Amino acid sequence: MKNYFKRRLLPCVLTVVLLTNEAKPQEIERWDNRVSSGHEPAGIQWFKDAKFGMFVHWGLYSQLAGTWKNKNYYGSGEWIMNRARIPAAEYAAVAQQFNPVGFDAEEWAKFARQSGFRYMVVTAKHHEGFAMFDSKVSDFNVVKASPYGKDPMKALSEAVRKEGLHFGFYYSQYLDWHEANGGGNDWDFDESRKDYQRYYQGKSVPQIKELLTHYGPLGILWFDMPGGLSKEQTQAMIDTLHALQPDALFSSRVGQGLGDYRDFGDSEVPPLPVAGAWEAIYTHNDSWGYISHDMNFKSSGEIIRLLAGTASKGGNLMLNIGPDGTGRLPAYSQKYLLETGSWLGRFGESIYGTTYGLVPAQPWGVTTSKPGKLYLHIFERPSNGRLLIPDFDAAVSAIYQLDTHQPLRWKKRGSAIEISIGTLSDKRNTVLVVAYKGTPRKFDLTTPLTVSAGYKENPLDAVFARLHGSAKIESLTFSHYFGDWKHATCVTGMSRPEDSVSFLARITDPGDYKVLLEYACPPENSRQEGTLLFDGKEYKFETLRTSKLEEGNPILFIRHPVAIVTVPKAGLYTLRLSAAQQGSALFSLKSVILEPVD
Ligand code: H79
Repeated sequence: MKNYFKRRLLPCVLTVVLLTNEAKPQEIERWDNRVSSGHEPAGIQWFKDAKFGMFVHWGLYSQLAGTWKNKNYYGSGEWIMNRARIPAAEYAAVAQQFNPVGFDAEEWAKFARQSGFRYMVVTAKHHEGFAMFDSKVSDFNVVKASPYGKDPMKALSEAVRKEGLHFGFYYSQYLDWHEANGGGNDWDFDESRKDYQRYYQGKSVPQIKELLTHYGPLGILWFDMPGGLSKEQTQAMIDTLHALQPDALFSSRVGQGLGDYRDFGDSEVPPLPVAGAWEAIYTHNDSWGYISHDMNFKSSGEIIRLLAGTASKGGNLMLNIGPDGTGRLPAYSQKYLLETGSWLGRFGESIYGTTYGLVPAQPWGVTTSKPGKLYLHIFERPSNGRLLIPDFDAAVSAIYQLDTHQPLRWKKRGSAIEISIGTLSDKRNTVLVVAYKGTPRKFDLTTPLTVSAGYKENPLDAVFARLHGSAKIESLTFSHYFGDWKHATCVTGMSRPEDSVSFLARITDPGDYKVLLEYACPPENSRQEGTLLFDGKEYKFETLRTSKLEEGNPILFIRHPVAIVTVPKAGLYTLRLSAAQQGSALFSLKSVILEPVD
């Protein structure tokens, strides 16, 4: 726990080595934490099929709305007590203003169903320590300490299940800034005198037992930020709690590698497919808890593409909404989620019940699949109306647009399939269905990347790079505000000419292409010479500086145009990058982008 804090706070950039050698198809298996261990719970199927969950952060921080003593805070609003170092007694008084008279459980539940969510997880207690439910364990709860005086979780759990969704609770099991023995509050309480076992036995576990006893069958118990327990102690806690509801799924943030399914980091989708049950969690704007001055909401198009992108890797998306202190959902959350729900009404077959796509991400979009069906999620319509599926060798019986059932003309082009497409019904994401017989080749990292003049940009993403020498792939974690984590998969470690990276591309149209390198490069690494090798010609460039990673600044990924290259004829091409001389790391390369010159 302590280490986790230090790692995150001090360097503020956490790097995790993902793949160290040339990526092979088998590498995908390495991403899988569950299937290989073979203990996926029997009741997991509903979760794997659900694909879209609604996360709700609601507590006293929602009432503060990101402002304390006339100062506005940005980023994770539910951390305001910690950030403003608010004394526990002073913070507890906020409960006296918490009166969510606008809360309507039926309205939330109906909204969730209409938005296409298949489950809901709501904060029963976040790090602030306030129970949003009726608790006999601690009086610091919504019924006893607020003028509202009712249990909103009772009404919500019933309403959500009535709408046919699974219902679950988030419970922060270790951090509790209200309690002398809870984790995290070092501004009121002496860390060295804390007795975490007392906290677990006296509040955390008894309150979770209340949640598992009084709110009907829970689909999920969502733990967060583990600490203070060994693996054996964590397992013992799980056993005690599971005994009350064996079918409830426990999230992996129960800690110590345990739990029934896997959650990635906040706002993180793995760059490649992952087998087994997992969930990516994002929030609708830049904060989990309501902040009145945070208006950076994702549009329905962004949500739909995030959802399809997550499903294309085989996981669920649980998207958070932060209701305000009166119990109302932000207007833009209502608007954009209902729009997402209506898209799911037309295209939901390509999301619910699917598994990861058989074809890697393409310049036109991503794929999901079901037995005998490959779904093409078209984010970018090729301007020439020709859409290519590379390396698809099953016997195709028909290709049609999912919402209209309009059949499309297609032909085989070697190992690829080329579809002729006219106008598409939804420019955010129109889904095409490829119906086939036989067993197509599985997702394969060796498939050449498609580059076509039909797209404004053709990204060659780091995760598909072939690595040479000391070049490696890392996931860089950074944030803009406070706790609004972002993740980028990059090639790093290129400090000598022999540490190179190459991409194999199938370029379908001859002509000129502009090459842009998208990278982060802190000042000490800038002004180094690099070499781009394409079709037997060498091009030189010098790296430009971006922000300093150590300061926790945003990593400014710049798009640096370095050359124009000419493609004489359609075919396979290799693009290679390396440092021209030995030096410090050239940059953290996110992608190489090929833009057809118009
Ligand atoms: O509930 C949301 C977050 O409040 C919670 N998880 C999501 C779902 C969460 N709690 N802690 N963390 C996420 C990670 C904490 C990272 C920390 Fe920091 C690094 C804590 C202190 C340093 C981030 C950066 C928070 C404060 C600064």
